[in-house]
Amino acid sequence: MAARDRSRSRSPRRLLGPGARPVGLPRDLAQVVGPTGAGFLGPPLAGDALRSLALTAEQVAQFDNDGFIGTDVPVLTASQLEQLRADIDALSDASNPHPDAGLMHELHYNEAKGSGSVLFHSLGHWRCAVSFHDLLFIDAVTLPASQLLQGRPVRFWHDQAFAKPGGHGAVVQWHQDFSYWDRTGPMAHLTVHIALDDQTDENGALHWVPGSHRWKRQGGPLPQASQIARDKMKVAKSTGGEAMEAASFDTNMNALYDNVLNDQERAQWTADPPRSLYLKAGHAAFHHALTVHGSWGNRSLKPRRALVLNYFAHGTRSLMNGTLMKGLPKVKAGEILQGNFHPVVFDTSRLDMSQLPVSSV
Ligand SMILES: O=C(O)CCC(=O)C(=O)O
Repeated sequence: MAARDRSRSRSPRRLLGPGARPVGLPRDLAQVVGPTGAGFLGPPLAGDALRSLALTAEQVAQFDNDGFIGTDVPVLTASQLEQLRADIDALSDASNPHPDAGLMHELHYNEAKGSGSVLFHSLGHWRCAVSFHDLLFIDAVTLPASQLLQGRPVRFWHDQAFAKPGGHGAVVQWHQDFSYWDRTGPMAHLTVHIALDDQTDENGALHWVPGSHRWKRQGGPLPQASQIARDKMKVAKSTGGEAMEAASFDTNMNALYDNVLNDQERAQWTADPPRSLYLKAGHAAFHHALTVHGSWGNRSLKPRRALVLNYFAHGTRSLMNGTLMKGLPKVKAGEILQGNFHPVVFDTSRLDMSQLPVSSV
């Protein structure tokens, strides 16, 4: 396929620094439904320009077969990449907490405590910086997302930021995203992983297990490996067994393989082992909500940073009463997830989706 620029704007103007808001924008950017218009994105595309961002039939077939695909061209311009890197560096600086950190759903300066390594991980930063907010709406991401969600309108679920510092960046253990999301349904969820640094074996490139999007338990996701490990630890403690640090489980790369997979799944893993796309900075990968993925530690001398967008098809509901994440309004079981916290990021009336290839998994 011919290389083409998948992003809306080549040179957005420089935005304000972390914590500052362009005049006229609210402190909580979740109140802004749609792009802020503050310069991170160019004007929305239409017609052939928009259609040129669509995945090809080959790419969709590869997604259906493997459970993941990467973009062949960047989804970010050089200046968007630069802005996002500056904003994630500010966000992950524990010595200078972000002034709006209270708006986030989760903020872990080190999710790998006790392991001797560091993993920065946050959710909800889209509420705090124009770049993180407007990233949700990048056409080069959201049109393919709609194709991979059977051509349906796409809503935002939540965001994530990961930063592994050079030299001591921690692993992200093998997992299926939907193991953490089964309080919502029916499953029509998708993850977009956007690399902010070139990913290599040395710095902990993201890997996926081909075909693992077919691995289910009772029609749902695999259990969370870390939860199983925590339960095992409780039993070990209560029976006087060896006590272990909780974090040692969360940084145990192989917990899913060792504690959750069955013989058939392990045989498939061995026959077709985890693969990386070795994403270049500014490129994105899309994976199915059940595709097992994970990454080893960062042994390089430079940081390895990534932003993740989690979406679902319009019509996805809450399966519980209460708050799905800290800082979200209460919902009732059965209620469709919508409103300003789950904005439409791709409206299918923008294009004739019946002319585009769409996923069937
Ligand atoms: O950055 C990583 O290694 C983890 C990313 C991840 O879990 C995801 O993209 O869903």
